[in-house]
Amino acid sequence: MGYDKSIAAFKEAYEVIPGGVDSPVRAFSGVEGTPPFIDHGKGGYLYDIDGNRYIDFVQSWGPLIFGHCDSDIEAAVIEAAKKGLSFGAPTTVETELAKEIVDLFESIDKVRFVSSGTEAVMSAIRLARGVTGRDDIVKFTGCYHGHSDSLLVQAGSGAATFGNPSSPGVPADLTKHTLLATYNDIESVKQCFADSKEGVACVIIEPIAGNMGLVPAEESFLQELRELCDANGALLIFDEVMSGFRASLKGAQGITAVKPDMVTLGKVIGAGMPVGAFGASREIMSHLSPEGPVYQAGTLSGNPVAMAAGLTSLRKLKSNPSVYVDLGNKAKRLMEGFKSAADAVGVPMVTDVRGSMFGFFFSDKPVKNFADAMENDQKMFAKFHKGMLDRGVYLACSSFETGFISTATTDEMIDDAIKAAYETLGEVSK
Ligand code: HOZ
Repeated sequence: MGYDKSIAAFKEAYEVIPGGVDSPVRAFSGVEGTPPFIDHGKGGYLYDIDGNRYIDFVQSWGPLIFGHCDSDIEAAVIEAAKKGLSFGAPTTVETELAKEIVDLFESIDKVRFVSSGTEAVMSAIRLARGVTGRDDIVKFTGCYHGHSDSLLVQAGSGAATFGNPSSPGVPADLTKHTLLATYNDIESVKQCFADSKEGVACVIIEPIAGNMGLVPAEESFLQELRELCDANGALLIFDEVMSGFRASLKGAQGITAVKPDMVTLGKVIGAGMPVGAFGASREIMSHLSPEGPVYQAGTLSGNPVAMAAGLTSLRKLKSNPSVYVDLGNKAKRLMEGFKSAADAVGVPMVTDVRGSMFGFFFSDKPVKNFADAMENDQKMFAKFHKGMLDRGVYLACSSFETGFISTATTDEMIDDAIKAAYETLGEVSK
């Protein structure tokens, strides 16, 4: 495969955009080679400016559950755009999407839309602090909740990829209120509660972590977390920006019996347009301005074009929930194929699947937390990623991310990707 045009485009971008990218992970720093610059997508495929075609297992990092250029979503977006791109005033489509979300999640009576997952989580944390009158929050190392100040502490995703899980520019006065616990380790959470001088406002968790690779929380751990929050008057926030509508129609909440107090959403509810949301009980949400004193706002919040895309995507999913069986089967078959390819050449690999989300680590032991994830063979991952790309398979460019199947991912694409994994691992394990 030739990448000449992408290499030139990356160089040109580098002159005017920091690192040549608008979001760090995209720079391919954790793997070999330079990022292909994308020309267009169609169904389960991506096409770059050199004319290369890739099976897309990133799907814009999750939002495109129906693949690229789904005709229904495209039509809804065009229809909405013809009426105007933004009004900064209420529209009925916001209420329609809100109703669909409220109808799905037991823990949500009211929901507010914002423009990104980062904004959703940042706002949810403020609300939790406002409701409880406490400043401290508990987060888990390796979980990534966007890049707002309070949460950019020992974070996963790009922060882990670049080896800077915390960031300069974030005041220590603020991060002293972020207490760190270990994923799947309830004793570490108890310690945070014990250490908190001012009281814990909330515990925030990705119930299916997708930003340290795919690392699901154990059911017993989530249950104990719920009990601990109740016993201490802290709110439990499930960050389902990634797992929402991906792990199941109800995200992690369709899998676990544990109910959070607040939920953050994003990605799929925008179907590729910029949308985030946070929701909770009527009582909690009543603290939010203009009903209550906790302030939060946005000119483009509830943008009508983005709402139309999300509403169409969500209604398609709700009217055909069996898609999750097919998505899950494809994800499982892909991971079994990768694992067999690794076994065939004696390369250690562990895999996991939750609905349409999949993950693999070059590791010989189960990965239950960030420390385990950090032990995976990242050099092997980098070589594997490059070999797969050269064979037309587009995987997330860091071992601290998750892969996604879309309804446009065909059985033939899964077969092709498995074949590529056999060839690549045969080559890189020598
Ligand atoms: N933080 C995103 C993945 N977990 C990456 C976003 C992007 O680079 O587009």
